[in-house]
Amino acid sequence: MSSSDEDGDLEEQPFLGDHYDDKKPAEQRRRYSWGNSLLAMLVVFILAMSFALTALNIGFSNSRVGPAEQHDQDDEHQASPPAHIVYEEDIPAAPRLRTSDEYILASTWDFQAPPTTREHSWTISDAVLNPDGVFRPMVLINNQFPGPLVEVNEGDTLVVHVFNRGVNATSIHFHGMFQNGTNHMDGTVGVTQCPIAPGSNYTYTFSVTGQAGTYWYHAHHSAQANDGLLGPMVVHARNEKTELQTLEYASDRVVMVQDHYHNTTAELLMDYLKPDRENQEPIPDSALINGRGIRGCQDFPGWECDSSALGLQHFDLQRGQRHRLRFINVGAFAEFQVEVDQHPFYITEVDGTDVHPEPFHRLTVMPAQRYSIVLEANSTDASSFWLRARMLTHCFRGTPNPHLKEDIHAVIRYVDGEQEPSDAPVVSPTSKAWDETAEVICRDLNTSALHPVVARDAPPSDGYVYLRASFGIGAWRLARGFFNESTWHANVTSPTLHRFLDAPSNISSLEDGELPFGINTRVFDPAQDFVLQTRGICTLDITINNFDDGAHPFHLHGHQFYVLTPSLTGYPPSAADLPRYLEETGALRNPLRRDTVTVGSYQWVIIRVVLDNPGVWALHCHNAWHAEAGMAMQLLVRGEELRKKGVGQVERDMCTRKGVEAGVRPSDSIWFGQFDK
Ligand SMILES: *[C@@H]1O[C@H](CO)[C@@H](O)[C@H](O)[C@H]1NC(C)=O
Ligand SMILES: *[C@@H]1O[C@H](CO)[C@@H](O)[C@H](O)[C@H]1NC(C)=O
Ligand SMILES: *[C@@H]1O[C@H](CO)[C@@H](O)[C@H](O)[C@H]1NC(C)=O
Ligand SMILES: *[C@@H]1O[C@H](CO)[C@@H](O)[C@H](O)[C@H]1NC(C)=O
Ligand SMILES: *[C@@H]1O[C@H](CO)[C@@H](O)[C@H](O)[C@H]1NC(C)=O
Ligand SMILES: *[C@@H]1O[C@H](CO)[C@@H](O)[C@H](O)[C@H]1NC(C)=O
Ligand SMILES: *[C@@H]1O[C@H](CO)[C@@H](O)[C@H](O)[C@H]1NC(C)=O
Ligand SMILES: *[C@@H]1O[C@H](CO)[C@@H](O)[C@H](O)[C@H]1NC(C)=O
Ligand SMILES: *[C@@H]1O[C@H](CO)[C@@H](O)[C@H](O)[C@H]1NC(C)=O
Ligand SMILES: [Cu+2]
Repeated sequence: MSSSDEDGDLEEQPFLGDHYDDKKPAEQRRRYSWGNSLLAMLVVFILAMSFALTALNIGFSNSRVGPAEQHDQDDEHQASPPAHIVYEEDIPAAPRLRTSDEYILASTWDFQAPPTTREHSWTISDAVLNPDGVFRPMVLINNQFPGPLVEVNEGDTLVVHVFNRGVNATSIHFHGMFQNGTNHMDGTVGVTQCPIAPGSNYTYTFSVTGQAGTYWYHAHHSAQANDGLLGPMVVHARNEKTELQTLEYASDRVVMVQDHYHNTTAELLMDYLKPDRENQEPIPDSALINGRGIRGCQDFPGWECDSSALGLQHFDLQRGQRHRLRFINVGAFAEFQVEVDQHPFYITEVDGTDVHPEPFHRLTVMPAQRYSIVLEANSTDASSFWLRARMLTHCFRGTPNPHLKEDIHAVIRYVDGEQEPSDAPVVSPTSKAWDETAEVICRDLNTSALHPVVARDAPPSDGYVYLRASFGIGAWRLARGFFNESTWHANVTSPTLHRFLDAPSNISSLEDGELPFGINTRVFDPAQDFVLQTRGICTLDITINNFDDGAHPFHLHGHQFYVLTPSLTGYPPSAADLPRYLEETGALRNPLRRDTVTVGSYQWVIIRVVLDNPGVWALHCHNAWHAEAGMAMQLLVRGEELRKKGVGQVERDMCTRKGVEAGVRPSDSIWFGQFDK
């Protein structure tokens, strides 16, 4: 093992040549590159082609340098297919908060560009930063927090080179991406890959097909994302503005909301997972919008703190126009309620599904969920208004945190015409909040009025699966999350995907006489790897029953599912009653499709999912603490296809690199023997 370590790392040098164009130091730039030894011959050929094309295309210019930059691309993509764009950003010498303007989508985006390979380079490093004033150790992409906006068209290929310069291993999961045919690019440590060891590189390459909308990416190794490894991703459909979004809007931006802790994830996990904690989740300190908050340093004696460079965030919107805001809850734990004073808005997208606009006053958004809203800057009362984002603290059960500040405000400012937006000082609005009482139940927004624009009735189901999600206290008084009798432990050096491929096919496959779905106990130990395997294209109804007093936002990788019921109390219908139940409730007619659904306290939901995407896919609670406590299982879809494809040597080699186990969740065994019983 160890003899090949250094070689293994050095083999993976995908980058040749000098990419830097120092003429535009402050911008993200794109250039052509070539020669990625990691990629298959075909891709190398495409890269070579695009290099050859640079001569013709020198003036190809920036695609994403900020909203102000305008250029005409029409004759450019007539000239030749722009196969390849390299985005580069300067890595600042000192860690810093990313400029919020980077989360405004450029109005010059070319929705009709031919399929393009978009290549990014991310250096992961450890740094100390103060998103809300209080300094804390973080893990950053290109020395900034949050991560850069990734923007692609449907049909594009995304290439992300990850250089891990941190002390711990890492991985990147692109949340909601189908990864159809590229399960090994799903970034889920213990499920689809071994983590990227400290000091090594890995390149994620996948094409984005069959989906569009608002997504995000985050580390999927332990709960490391909470230390700062996250950012937004937007996939544009060619007909986004003409058909999918039925309201016109003048501007488009991402607004990430999240809870924020001053302690590191490792500290909080150690405390949360120890005996007798009974699933008392750590309570956050602050809320952030686009990675920024502002706290008074006088409230944090003993902490290094500097809020002087932080100010109220503002979103400048052209008066009289409509504007799209893409909300993403990128937090670990807290549900957010979001509203804008005196502005009702329309919800137009849910987790990548465009929906017919419906008016709302307020959003509630659970971790990992996304909602696009369109609001109209049409008030005549004033020119600035509060945007209020508040964590639903009644969902918090742990030891109260005296530092908690549950809400954060930003300012929506109207601007006129061509007025240069960010010059004017930000003044506090005098607007009043909506007078409805706050949401007091931890649950999903009531989406019953939301219907997908691309209407699709749920196809017939091949079976019904009952899952029981719970917390239980086991040996050594450790509280752990369960699916049925299984509490998940990532095996970082032996992901499920590899273990499946390594098992003899006569024991790893579902046999012909069997149902096309079932728990695979022949290859996987259901005590920690609860793997529901399906054969062929299998459509399942899954009821997730929550036997816990907390709410759990469940996320399925690699698919969107039809939400057939909201979260309900009582008992779900039996398998025999289900068809009639669904018929009577009209649940099968164009139901909402999403990738993260919440099951409330002692409630249940039914989802229907077409399992047609070959891979091993995590189904887990997206509450970072719950997932680390084991509330995760896996779906193994079309294993026969997966087996044909196998997994590459590069991915295998990652499992034996030096440091691959750095940063794993503490093993339960460290607490064994601490108690008599
Ligand atoms: C990762 O890639 C960069 C850029 O090519 C290279 O300088 C570095 O040596 C690589 N590191 C390792 C450990 O492979
Ligand atoms: C959080 O950090 C503070 C200051 O370093 C420390 O006193 C406290 O014990 C930490 N909390 C946990 C849960 O580790
Ligand atoms: C502003 O537009 C919203 C719809 O976006 C509408 O409901 C509201 O009545 C309008 N308000 C005014 C003052 O025109
Ligand atoms: C959701 O709203 C609909 C009306 O739009 C209502 O009939 C239904 O009871 C609501 N569901 C919940 C769980 O409140
Ligand atoms: C999960 O456990 C329940 C009993 O609690 C059982 O009815 C169900 O079949 C189990 N699910 C699977 C997929 O094994
Ligand atoms: C991970 O899997 C490998 C191979 O199956 C096994 O040897 C190892 O003991 C496992 N590690 C843990 C921590 O379960
Ligand atoms: C699987 O096949 C191998 C030989 O290829 C055989 O030794 C083994 O008994 C088979 N296992 C099962 C469960 O059929
Ligand atoms: C994945 O690709 C297969 C084969 O092209 C297709 O049948 C399936 O619908 C796709 N699934 C998803 C989720 O994209
Ligand atoms: C690396 O992981 C270990 C173990 O989880 C943790 O104690 C440490 O704080 C992490 N270091 C960084 C820089 O994230
Ligand atoms: Cu949960």
